Amino acid sequence: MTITSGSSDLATLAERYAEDGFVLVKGLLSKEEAAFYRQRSHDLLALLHRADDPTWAAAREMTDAPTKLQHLHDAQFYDAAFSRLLVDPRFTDVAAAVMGVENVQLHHTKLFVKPPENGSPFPLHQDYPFFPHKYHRVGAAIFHFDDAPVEKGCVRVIPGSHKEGPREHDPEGSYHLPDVPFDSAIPQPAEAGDVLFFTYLTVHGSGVNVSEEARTTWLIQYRDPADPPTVKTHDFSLGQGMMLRGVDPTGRSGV
Ligand SMILES: O=C(O)CCC(=O)C(=O)O
Repeated sequence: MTITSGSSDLATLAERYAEDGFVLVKGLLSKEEAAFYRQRSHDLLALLHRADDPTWAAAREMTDAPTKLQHLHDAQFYDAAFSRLLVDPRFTDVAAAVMGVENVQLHHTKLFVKPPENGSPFPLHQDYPFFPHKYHRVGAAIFHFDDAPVEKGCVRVIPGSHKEGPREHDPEGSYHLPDVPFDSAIPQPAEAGDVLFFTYLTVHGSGVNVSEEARTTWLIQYRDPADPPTVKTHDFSLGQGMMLRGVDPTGRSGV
């Protein structure tokens, strides 16, 4: 479901998210802001000389040619511009509305640059097995800092897949879903400034960037602070538990 930000209210966004498991909010950032963050993202990766490649092993099986991915966890710890985005009400109000809560807490963030011509794909998966929570009030927002048409390897989702709940995953594997055909996921082409919100139960992935331009995104994973993790995992992210909106009524009991 695609929604143009100015013309929609939060209740409509929440309804669509509940039905489809995702919602693409158009123009949450202006084109100028997106261009600013695109530049900051590329500058940060160059400054920090990050050479490790997080391409999944299963992604290597999706294409014959070798692919590459650049990434940075916790960009807000390296550049204050990203900290500002974390608490921007244009983002946090939607995150709260789609989860149906008042309070929004940071889980982690990931900056991704899919380089031109061979930017790595992501196999279909749920985010759930990486950091399971009791009530499943956990979601992601992917900020697009440049256009992400299909040929740039935009994100794909299976609408309504969240309703089936957690799926069987191979705990020894990379948590992808080899039995779900990649083509069953619907591409969500986006423009610079658009933000894709989805639940951590929504089956999603993305294709190879075969275009001549990089695809630049920032993924913020957030949760309801009253939803405790069921497994102590993925707690290495810097700043996990920071409040992005409202208060933590639990006194951090779930951390
Ligand atoms: O950015 C993408 O193409 C997908 C990222 C993703 O699915 C993830 O990090 O879980």
